[in-house]
Amino acid sequence: PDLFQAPDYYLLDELLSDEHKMVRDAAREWVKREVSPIIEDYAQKAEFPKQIISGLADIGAFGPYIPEEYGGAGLDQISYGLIMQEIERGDSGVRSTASVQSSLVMYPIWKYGNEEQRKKYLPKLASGEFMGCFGLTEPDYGSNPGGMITNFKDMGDHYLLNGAKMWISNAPFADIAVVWAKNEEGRIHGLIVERGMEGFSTPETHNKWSLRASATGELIFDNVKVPKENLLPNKSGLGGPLGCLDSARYGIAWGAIGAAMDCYDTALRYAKERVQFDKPIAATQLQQKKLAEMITEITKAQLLTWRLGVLRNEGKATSAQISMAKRNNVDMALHIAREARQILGGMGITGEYSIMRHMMNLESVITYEGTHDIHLLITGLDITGHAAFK
Ligand code: TGC
Ligand code: FAD
Repeated sequence: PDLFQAPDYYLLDELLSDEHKMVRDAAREWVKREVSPIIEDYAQKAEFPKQIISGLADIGAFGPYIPEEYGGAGLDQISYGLIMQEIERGDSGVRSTASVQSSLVMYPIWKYGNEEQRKKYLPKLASGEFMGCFGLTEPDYGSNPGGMITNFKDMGDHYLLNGAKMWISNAPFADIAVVWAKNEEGRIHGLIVERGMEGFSTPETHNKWSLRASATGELIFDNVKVPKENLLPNKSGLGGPLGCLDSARYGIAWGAIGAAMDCYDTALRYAKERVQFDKPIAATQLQQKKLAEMITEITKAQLLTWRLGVLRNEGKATSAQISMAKRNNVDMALHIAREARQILGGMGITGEYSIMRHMMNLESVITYEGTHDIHLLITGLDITGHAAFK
């Protein structure tokens, strides 16, 4: 009874294995116990709650699908999605930290790194001993990362890295950064930059009204000497970072369902209890319309995302399919958050309830990992063959 309610209108649980349900329930229980009671306070203070890092590692949130030999949880894509869903019921900022660590730091080291790099970094990232961040976006290149200016030169025994990244989740406290930069021929490569390297700094970005419990910052490289063994050798080109984004965007599609579920649960409970004009507001047609549309949209998103997970398990999911799910689900969650907030009337704007926090968080989620517009244009390209964003 203490757990979140689990809207499951189409009996989706019947499509899940015992392992999926076990992994999800463990994550759900942990979020309810360790995240929900403290998260509002940390969001108000604009601080990331570092004490939850080891708990995130324990529920398998750092590298859910990375093989166990590298410290990962060795789970499938549905379990990965369910973990993200449960974390984002608590807070999108906490899910961001897990997404970045798993799909934007561990994934490229696993897929594009060599064996020494995997052994050196992955187990420590999986346990949370090392935290990582991912530097792709620059001040002048957000939706169009291929135009990046950050670059490195081959100095014989090391690389010399210069440039700046902006809007980087986890940057202020990260031990390592996976940084995308161009070589002298203009080809994009991934480099592992470690805190403490001379000329590398990570100033924090303040004054956010969104993702306040997630730390965001810049990455500044001023003639940073990066050892040659820190270059990820097995991939170059924009496809490197975009491949990581596929994995993170898939997790966000699940995560957004979690935020939507929490808003729906809260609004439904409130509507049944809140009496105006001598009857619960849940007995009015206008509030029923909102609630009925919410559960319909959550159910559609669950089915879309479950199917995407099956396709990913089979290695068949395309990037465009992932874009469709990320775009649909985040928009769905944001819309539900706005409607749910209205159901709570004035109470909806306070920190007594999670809805306003979810709503503000989702304004970042609908922008990062490819904006709502860019994902629509990816679908447009996929179905017409014309890249309208160029
Ligand atoms: P384009 O010419 O289409 O492609 C360049 C190369 O990349 C390959 N490719 C992909 N590979 C893997 N996965 C994908 N999803 C891929 N999409 C494209 C493509 O085949 C090509 O390969 P090659 O070998 O021929 O070079 O590239 P474009 O410059 O036209 O851009 C396409 C576009 C607009 C879709 C892309 O730039 C894009 O997705 N832009 C959005 C940028 C974005 O999402 N940034 C996210 C930054 S990270 C972040 O927000 C983290 S938030 C973390 C959190 O807190 O959770
Ligand atoms: P722009 O690209 O300047 O877009 C501005 C507007 O123009 C948008 O509405 C966009 O949809 C629209 N637009 C752009 N191009 C077109 C076009 N061709 N056609 C039509 N409309 C267009 N990045 C990282 O690398 N790592 C991180 O960890 C990270 N974390 C983030 C955390 C937060 C809290 C936020 C807010 C962002 C984060 N980002 C991160 C950056 C994020 O990915 C970018 O903000 C995003 O890709 C958009 O880039 P931009 O902000 O420069 O907007």
